[in-house]
Amino acid sequence: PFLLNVIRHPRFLAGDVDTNFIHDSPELFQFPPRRDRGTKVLRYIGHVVVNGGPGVPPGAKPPARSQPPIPKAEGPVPPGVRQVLLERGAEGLVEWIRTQKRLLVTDTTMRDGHQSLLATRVRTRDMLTIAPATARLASGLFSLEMWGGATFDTALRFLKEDPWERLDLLRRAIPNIPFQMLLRGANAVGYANYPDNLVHAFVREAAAAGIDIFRIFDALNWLPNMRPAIEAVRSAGKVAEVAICYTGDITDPARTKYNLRYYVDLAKELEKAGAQILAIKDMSGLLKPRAAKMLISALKQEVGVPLHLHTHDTAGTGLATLLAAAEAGVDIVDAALSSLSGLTSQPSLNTLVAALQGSDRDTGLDLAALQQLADYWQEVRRWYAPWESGLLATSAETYLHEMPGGQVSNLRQQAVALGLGGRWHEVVEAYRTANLALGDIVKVTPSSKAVGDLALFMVQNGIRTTEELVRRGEGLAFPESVVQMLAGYMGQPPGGWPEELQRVVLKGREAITVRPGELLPPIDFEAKQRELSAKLGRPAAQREVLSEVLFPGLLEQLARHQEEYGNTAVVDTPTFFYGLRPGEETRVEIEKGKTLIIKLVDVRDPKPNGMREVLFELNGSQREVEVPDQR
Ligand code: 3PY
Ligand code: ZN
Repeated sequence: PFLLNVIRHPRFLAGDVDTNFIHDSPELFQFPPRRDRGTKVLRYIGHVVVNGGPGVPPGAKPPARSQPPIPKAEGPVPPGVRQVLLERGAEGLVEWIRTQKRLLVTDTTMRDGHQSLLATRVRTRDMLTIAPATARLASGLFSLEMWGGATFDTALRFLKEDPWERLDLLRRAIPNIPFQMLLRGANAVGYANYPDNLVHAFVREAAAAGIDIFRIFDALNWLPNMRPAIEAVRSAGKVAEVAICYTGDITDPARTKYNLRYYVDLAKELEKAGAQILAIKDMSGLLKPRAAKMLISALKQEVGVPLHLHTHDTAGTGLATLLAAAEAGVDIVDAALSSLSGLTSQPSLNTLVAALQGSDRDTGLDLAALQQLADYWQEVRRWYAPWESGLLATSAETYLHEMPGGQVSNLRQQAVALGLGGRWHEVVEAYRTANLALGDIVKVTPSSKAVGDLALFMVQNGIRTTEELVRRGEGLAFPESVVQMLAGYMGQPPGGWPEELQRVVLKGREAITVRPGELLPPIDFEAKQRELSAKLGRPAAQREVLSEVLFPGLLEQLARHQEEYGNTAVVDTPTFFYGLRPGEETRVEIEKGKTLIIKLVDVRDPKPNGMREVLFELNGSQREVEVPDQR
């Protein structure tokens, strides 16, 4: 269509074309609407009916096609904390936080909540449906964590949608609550260290697209890895919330590596490095209530910036920890709407609000309004049943293995895939031993992945102790993630890497001790832009280039998916994942006011060429599509 536009353009026909022609003629990029959108939707549903939905485990049972209750959202959006930020800037917001007596609350439902409970599978559509109500019923929230972490990767890879578009759409629907993202420092939203210019470009784009608060962490608590991100956020005029990742147990005098002094010293360094808010990121739910009291009290004494506590309920102490922290003077805490809270997720926001009502840390949030939001998510959660972890209860085993919330079910699945499903407790033991063999490190994406890989490797090779690991490791090839980590490409842990293990793993390869970002050549964005534009057959936007650099190939896959099936974000979630059963019907609004009523009639047996006919009724007329049977 682009070339057609060019050769039909009056300037082109008049021969009046110079090098600015394309640049000065935005109309060249306006393409006629494709008339076959209905067919594309049918082809998508047909494909899911025949071959299964994206990333859906085979045999997953389709949930009931329920209608989640959508709370009324009428009238103007009330002003919220975002207005404070827009009017007074990042520093003004920080000042404002200091004047608040109430406990401020971040709702993590749209990021860590579903990342921890549902393998990050919640689709933009289901967030967007509740967004207008969220803006009105929860306007008193400090922020919404709704981006970053694994959401970026998962959106592209499994949900066939553009994470940037999620940000745009939610931003428009929720103008009053600050948006918060989780940024993995030099790893951005990926799993490896990236060049500094990528971190800067990513932050700039995310800031422009509507992220207000960036929670920056490093998987080894290594400040050098966080500096470029802190600088990028500060220079974009957004809020740099920098995290200390909490591991170990400060209430246990025997655990000396990560003691109270360690955290206080790190906090002071982060403050000096430009942190405007200090996050305590307890990704594994190890911060016991008494430890929270000790840590928050000490940090209140020793640092000047507001404190924001993030925990997980994996061990079951989540709410007690938040209440202890509130009493000790924490400024902001994370919680998730009740129906997506608990277990490996955050503690319940609703219960937190109720528990503090009438106290001097009363959140001021409306419990009945929050219940309506939770009711919506409760129904939506059923659609994502195949990604439930199966974990039925909290477990004090968390203190033994120290795995981050999201990793527990993930590693379990990895173990099952390797035929170690029945040996889970050995894997847990090995995880603990692997961590100690590595010198006792912070375990969070991506260091947690390396520890998990090493644990599985140990179980597979029958290795039970550090001594055995070093002795037998000489003759074994270690997992790539472990090699990379011990070669220094994730950064440096406090105290450095254990030298003996490092030698055995690296087998002669040199380890680096400098910041990996210093060694990585900068991304040539112009060249990447040209390459991607050529692949897409249209000019690629900067955000698309960023997606491509972070996750090579996924953006192209998305473009191909959209070419084949149109924008499948408009398809409701049960149909998107599970298709339809014969006789079942759904409505797909392909644009405002234009709705297709689609009913599955029948699926024919495969033909000799491997194609299957899928019969539909589309707005009452018979239609059929041919789908290759890929099973
Ligand atoms: C992530 O990096 O995605 C996390 O949630 C770490 O806790
Ligand atoms: Zn978390």
